[in-house]
Amino acid sequence: MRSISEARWFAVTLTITTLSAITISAYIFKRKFNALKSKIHELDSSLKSSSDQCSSERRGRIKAQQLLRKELTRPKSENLNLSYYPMIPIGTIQSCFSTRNGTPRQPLLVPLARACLVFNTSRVPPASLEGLSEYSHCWIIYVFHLNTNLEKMWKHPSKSGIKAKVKVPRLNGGRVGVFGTRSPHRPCPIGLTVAKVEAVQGDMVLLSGVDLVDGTPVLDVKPYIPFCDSIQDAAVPSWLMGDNLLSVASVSFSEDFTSSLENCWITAEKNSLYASPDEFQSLVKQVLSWDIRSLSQRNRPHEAIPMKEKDQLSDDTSDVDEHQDETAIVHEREQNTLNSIEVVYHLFLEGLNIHYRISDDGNVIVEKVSTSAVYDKKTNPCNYLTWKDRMQ
Ligand SMILES: *[C@@H]1O[C@H](CO)[C@@H](O)[C@H](O)[C@H]1NC(C)=O
Ligand SMILES: CC(=O)N[C@H]1CO[C@H](CO)[C@@H](O)[C@@H]1O
Repeated sequence: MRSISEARWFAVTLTITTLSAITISAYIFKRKFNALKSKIHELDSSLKSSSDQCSSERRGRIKAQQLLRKELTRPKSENLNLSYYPMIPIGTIQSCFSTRNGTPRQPLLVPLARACLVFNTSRVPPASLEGLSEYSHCWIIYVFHLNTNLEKMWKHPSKSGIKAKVKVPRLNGGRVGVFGTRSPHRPCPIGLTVAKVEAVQGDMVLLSGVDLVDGTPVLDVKPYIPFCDSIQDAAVPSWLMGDNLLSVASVSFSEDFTSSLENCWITAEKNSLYASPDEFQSLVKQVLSWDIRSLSQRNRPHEAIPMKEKDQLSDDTSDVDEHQDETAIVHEREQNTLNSIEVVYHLFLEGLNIHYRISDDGNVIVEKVSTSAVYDKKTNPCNYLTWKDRMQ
């Protein structure tokens, strides 16, 4: 009996042990399974998120490609969205030429024609001028600021009345397309000239040989580089060959001239770019050795327009000079004792009013100088004393 009960007990124990083992393994298995499951879940969501990222990247890529395609197929003008380029001058010219009339038609014709280019230091730091003095000449890009249609040009470009053709003095009134000339009356009233660099000091550059009127706003200055800026066998139209058409036969001074200049010099000296009355007189001679009269003045010298009317003339005249224009007519009619009419012309240099006559055969007689209230000027930022030790 006993052995039976022992055997049963053994069997029970065995069963319990087996069950426990099963339970334990089941437990271990479940834990492993859970860990695996969470790992799978983790991998799963990581996979999902990276595939989400991929597709959003893809969407982004497609969008960018679409934008690029759109940009490339769009018309250029719309692309840039710039229909005008507002440029502010970097400086202003203080020149010996007080009015357009008398301002040479081309650069370097009047070697003594001096000007001081005063830079606007709030836009251009003086260090920008470093190196410029190592060149003998520079290009100057400027605005034809005295064109009376300027405002109209900006505000109503279609009504500004720019003419396709202009009369050129050397063709005696013949017309040439505006881009075949250097007329100031052009769709964009920008001028280009070259000048001799005499000296650079601080925010100022002393120039000579200029054909710029006092107050000219300057947009840019670039060095003149002979090996690429000078073209040996460049062609020009025949009407531009030989300048003698516009030079005069002689320039002489009356006795009154010297004494009247001495008188004026007392006040003129402090603002002058010239060392002495003699040097100023040399300037007058150089300027008047070219016929600075306008086309109609030369052709009809006796139909003089009184001086007081000059401001009423407008730029709209079609008789536009190559480099200046009819508004510059400054002369008057004088009845002399022989009862013949002679014309006295006026040239304004550094605010001084120079009276001269010109005979039919091209001899200029400079009569006198007077101060002019019209051009009585502010104090100039530079005068001869500024440059004295820099000029020989
Ligand atoms: C200098 O430039 C500033 C703008 O940068 C302008 O306000 C100022 O009027 C200019 N000065 C002269 C003398 O042109
Ligand atoms: C985005 C932008 O600069 N738009 C300008 C494009 O140019 C016109 C004038 O031509 C302006 O009015 C817009 O503001």
